[in-house]
Amino acid sequence: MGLVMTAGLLNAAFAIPMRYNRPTGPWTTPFSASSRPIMLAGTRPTRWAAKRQEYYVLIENIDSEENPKCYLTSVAEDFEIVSEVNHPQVKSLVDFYHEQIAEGNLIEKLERNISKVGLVHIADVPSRHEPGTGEINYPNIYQKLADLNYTQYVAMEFLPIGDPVATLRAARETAIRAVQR
Ligand SMILES: [Mn+2]
Repeated sequence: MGLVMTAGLLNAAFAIPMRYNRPTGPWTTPFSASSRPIMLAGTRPTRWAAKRQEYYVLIENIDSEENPKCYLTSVAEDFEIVSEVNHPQVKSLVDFYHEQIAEGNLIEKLERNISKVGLVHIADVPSRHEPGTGEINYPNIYQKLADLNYTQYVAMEFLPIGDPVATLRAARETAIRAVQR
């Protein structure tokens, strides 16, 4: 069964099918030139399904250190693709953890592209643990999302150091406090 149909049956809010690997071999340089048309073509059936079933198809950035084979390692390019697809239910999934490793400059990219963001993934760098354990200033990011009137979900996608439930609860409360200050 296809991902889109499965998501529909589960009444899911999102489907995230866009993890294309780079083609391999000496003929693939620069890889962006050959991979992007494949990714654009791949959105066609999912665009149709998203329209019918009213959920978002999301394109997520990964970083090349964690997954050297992954094609899309830049949020800037993620936004370009979403602009090119130009469908209200095809959006970017901005993974701050991967982008901090790949290219950084997280807040400015949000300011310029907030309308294209369908979901955000939260974890700190290094080691993908909960916010506050590393170098990303998540209170400032939460505040920026609120200032930009972001109304989609904020998804905690980290590896908790301590008790998972207590850590998740604390991360949620930190986010709420940040947008209330
Ligand atoms: Mn992610």
